[in-house]
Amino acid sequence: MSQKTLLHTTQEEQIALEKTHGAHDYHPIPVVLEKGEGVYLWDTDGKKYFDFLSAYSAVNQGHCHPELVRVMQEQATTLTLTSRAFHNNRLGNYMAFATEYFGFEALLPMNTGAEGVETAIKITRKWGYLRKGIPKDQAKIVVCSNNFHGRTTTVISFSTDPGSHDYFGPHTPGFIHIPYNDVAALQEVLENDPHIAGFLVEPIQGEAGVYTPDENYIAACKKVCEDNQVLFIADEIQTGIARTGSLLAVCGNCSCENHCERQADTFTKPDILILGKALSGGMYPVSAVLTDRHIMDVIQPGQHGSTFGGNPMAASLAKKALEIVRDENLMQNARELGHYFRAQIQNYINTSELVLQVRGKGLLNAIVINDSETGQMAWNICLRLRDKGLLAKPTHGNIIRFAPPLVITKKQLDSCIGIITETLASFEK
Ligand code: IF1
Repeated sequence: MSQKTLLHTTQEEQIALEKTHGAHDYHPIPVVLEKGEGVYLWDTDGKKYFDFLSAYSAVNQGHCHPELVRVMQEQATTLTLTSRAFHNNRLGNYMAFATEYFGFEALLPMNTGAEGVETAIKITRKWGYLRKGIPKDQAKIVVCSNNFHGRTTTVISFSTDPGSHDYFGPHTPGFIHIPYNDVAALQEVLENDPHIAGFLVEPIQGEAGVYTPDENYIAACKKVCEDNQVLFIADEIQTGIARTGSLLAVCGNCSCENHCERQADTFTKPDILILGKALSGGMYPVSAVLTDRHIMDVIQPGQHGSTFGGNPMAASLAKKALEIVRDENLMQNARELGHYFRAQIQNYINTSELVLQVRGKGLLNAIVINDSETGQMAWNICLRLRDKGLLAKPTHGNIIRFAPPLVITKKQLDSCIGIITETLASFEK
């Protein structure tokens, strides 16, 4: 098929090309998108949609934010990649800004979220050997059941999801599972095993179905880690960057009104913070691991890195993406509109047989459909949402995640709530 012909194919023909020539590692909602702006997406037939997934919280700042486009265009015609064999004039400025903004002493730049998690695992293990005195190759890291931290071989080694874990062995050893939202289970393990170097946790379990833990869970886990000389590692790749109504989900209920420099008493400072996704506003793969110097310095020259990590394009975009979050008060917007969204959906649930629950924090929310985990209902609801101009996708089985860009206005959100409740009502018995 000539390139010219390709441009005028139907959505079905575009989908068929992927099916014929691509790996079948996804089952997308059948829609072919070609344009994005703010909270909106357009398909190849010109139909307009509200984006209620935000590329899994990578587009918090809105699609193609003009400031990010400008930065990308300027950097693209100036310098995109040098490798870390040399310095570049963007990385240091970004590192200084981000470490101050999040309240840490050092940043290690990577690309994908999974690379950030792998980096945190390497730092934690080496810290365990050099600083805690764990015998060589015996360091362990505690993780939670139903975790999602990425798709690399080590990371899926500790996944409890059969689809992510099975048939990819032999698996990386050195991980212990405990139930999520169970501080006592963490304390039990840490007090009885001196070889534990770290505890890796999502402050809200996104992929599992937007499970928000008890109010004091994160702070209590950090305390147990401190008491047992274990590093508390927060994976904020999905929950960070204002998504949950604070700059970080580990900020607790701090509303960031006065830019607290992470000094608020509600801020549970992780020993290691992992960021990704919206760190670049969805323009480019950018992730980062932030720690204080006494932890970061277990990594010496030649012991970690990546070809693209810390490149001038990534650094420029990440600094601007964070400035947008600050200057456009995205955490306040996410907090206020998140409360409003859950209240409006709860009003619907109060008279619904179909929807069991709405849960979440900020603009990371989900509804639970009264259907089996393997049921088709959530999928069919998302197909009808698509027909009515709103794009969302079920996470596990009967749970639909709702996560619009954080730039959404109340007026736009009201339109989306109307589409969602009308669609749900059309499925009520
Ligand atoms: C897919 C899920 C979400 C993440 C957390 C690390 C990573 C992710 C908390 C890895 C990535 C993405 C991956 C993408 C779909 C999406 C996802 F459904 F897979 F689980 F958001 F919930 N930690 N999550 O959420 O970051 O390497 O992808 O940059 O793999 O289908 P990544």
